Amino acid sequence: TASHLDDLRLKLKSDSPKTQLQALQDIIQADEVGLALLMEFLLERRAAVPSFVEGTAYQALYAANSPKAAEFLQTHFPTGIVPLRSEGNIDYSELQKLLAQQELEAADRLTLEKLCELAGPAAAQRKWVYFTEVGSLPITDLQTINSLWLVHSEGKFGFSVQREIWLSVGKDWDKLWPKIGWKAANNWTRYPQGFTWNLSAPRGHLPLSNQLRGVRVMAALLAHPAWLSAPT
Ligand code: UYC
Repeated sequence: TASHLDDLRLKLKSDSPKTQLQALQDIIQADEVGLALLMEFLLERRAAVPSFVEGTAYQALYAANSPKAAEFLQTHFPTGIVPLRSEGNIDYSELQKLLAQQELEAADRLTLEKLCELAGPAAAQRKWVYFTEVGSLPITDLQTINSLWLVHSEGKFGFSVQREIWLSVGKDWDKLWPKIGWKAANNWTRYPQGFTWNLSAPRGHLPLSNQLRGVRVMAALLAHPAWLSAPT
């Protein structure tokens, strides 16, 4: 009904992400009218720095089996809602797509590949980043990758989330691992089947950093200046 729609519209404009997400869940249950409301919401918010509320709305439209929604996204948000800025001339559109589809295992793999690409030809060939290469990764690109994860995970995943948890445990790795589900009962979580590839995972679970060669790459990543000015 019209008043129900007005109510949802008001809740979408709330200052509380929790209220907004609840309204989104209700709208997503709805039909074409719900989709129209999501489109209206995204257009209104397009100037702002995207948050996971817009990300969730975008994903609902992306997943809706609706030609109208598909055309809307193609017209207004052809590369998603996070600006795919890169200083390294790297294309993040495939990563955007995988995250929008919540294909988190593939997105995680691609994230590692993109970090290698960003670190240069030597890293791309070796297929892992050496810790001394991390400091010179451009802030812009790390923030793009991080925003994509944040916005498409209801704010649960991303390097800045991992950093925040890492700081909250006094940079104690042994305390970090169980908190983000990388270790349980002192056993490493097995790659890939032991990890949780959806939003039911603990905060900071993704993206993964393989610890096979030690903690220095992740330490350098979480200490990167990119997170000093990143949204969380
Ligand atoms: N793996 O256990 N990991 C791989 C993780 C470890 C191992 C890839 C994360 C512990 C081997 C990713 C954890 C360990 C391979 C991750 C984890 C181990 C591999 C694919 C919890 C043994 C095969 C990308 C900390 C005790 C590849 C890549 C190889 C792969 C992630 C073993 C993303 C977060 C210490 C044998 N593991 N990894 O980097 O190099 O290859 O042989 O962390």
